[in-house]
Amino acid sequence: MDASEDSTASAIAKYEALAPSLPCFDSNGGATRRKHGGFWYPEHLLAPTLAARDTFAARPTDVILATMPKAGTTWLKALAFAVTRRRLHAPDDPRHPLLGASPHDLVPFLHTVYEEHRAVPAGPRLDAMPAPRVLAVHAPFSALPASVSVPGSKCRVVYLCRDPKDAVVSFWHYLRKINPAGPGSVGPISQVVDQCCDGVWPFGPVWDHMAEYWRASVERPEKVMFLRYEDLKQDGAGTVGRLAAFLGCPFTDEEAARGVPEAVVALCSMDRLRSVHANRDGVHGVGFTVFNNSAFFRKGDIGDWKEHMTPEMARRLDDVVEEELRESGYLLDDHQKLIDGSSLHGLL
Ligand code: PAP
Repeated sequence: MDASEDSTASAIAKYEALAPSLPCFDSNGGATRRKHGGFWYPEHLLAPTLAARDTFAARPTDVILATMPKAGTTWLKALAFAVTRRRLHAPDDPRHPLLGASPHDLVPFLHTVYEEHRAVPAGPRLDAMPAPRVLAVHAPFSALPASVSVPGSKCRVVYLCRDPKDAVVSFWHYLRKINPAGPGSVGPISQVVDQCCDGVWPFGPVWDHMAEYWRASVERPEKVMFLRYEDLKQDGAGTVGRLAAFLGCPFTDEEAARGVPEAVVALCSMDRLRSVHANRDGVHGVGFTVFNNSAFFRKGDIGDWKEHMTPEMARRLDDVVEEELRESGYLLDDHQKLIDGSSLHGLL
């Protein structure tokens, strides 16, 4: 074991030892959560996330994709992979890696790389990734590796957020699919709504997670990009164009004329990815549970919450989130503020 592997192992061991002493929330049907630094971590991801924070050495070319669970992580991973690798793999190539492997395998979570450290040492695994390395996190901005979040860092961070009501519905369905004890062992959706409103959402509170990344995107717009799932749904090619420009690999006029942004969107569409063997029948996960990759692909609709929540649940969640976000100056339905971040400066 070399020195960096040793420091990774001791950081993981340190936070594993700390976890039992932290505030605990036992969710019904999901992993136990532990509170650290104001955020609630699934217990099995606390040590890997914080060990990565302490020891991950970013490269200037790294791209970090950040999301709350169920905000569109799988989609963003596919899009960022397709955009950054398009010179090597044209999006209309029938042998494109996204047609042979899960986006979660092509763009690993940093916490998963650390979680698997004992079996596959994180350092050499990360060193072997070609530039630009694209990695994902659920960590809040304040728990990103210092090498990523310090003001001088050259890495780029892309944050994708989603209406929490749709994320809640998505999470509830996901729990019902992955729980080894079966869907019946997961409580009613009202319990997940309560958890979100109470701030004990995995990697939540959602409002603090969004607000931290929003603030960072306003302060350093050239390094932190704030995207919405809803924007991707409404204008896929336009949003992918902005993503490519942000990542330093804008589509050329010639690519735009050939429809490359649209080809990226088509490659990463729900229907296309869902039909890929690895996404339909492949398995995913370590630790908490192992489950089928198909659990990451459901409907992908905006407003699906209307099918599952009562108007009272929806109003309560909206009110809590809006009230908390108001303080940070970021309102979910105020699109202009997202586009014109500078107008928020006075509020932050
Ligand atoms: P994760 O954070 O646990 O990795 P994540 O990928 O964010 O999961 O959540 C899955 C959601 O993204 C699902 O939403 P739904 O339950 O409301 O349907 C899933 O359907 C949606 N999703 C996955 N792939 C795509 C895609 N290619 N396009 C649009 N939405 C997608």
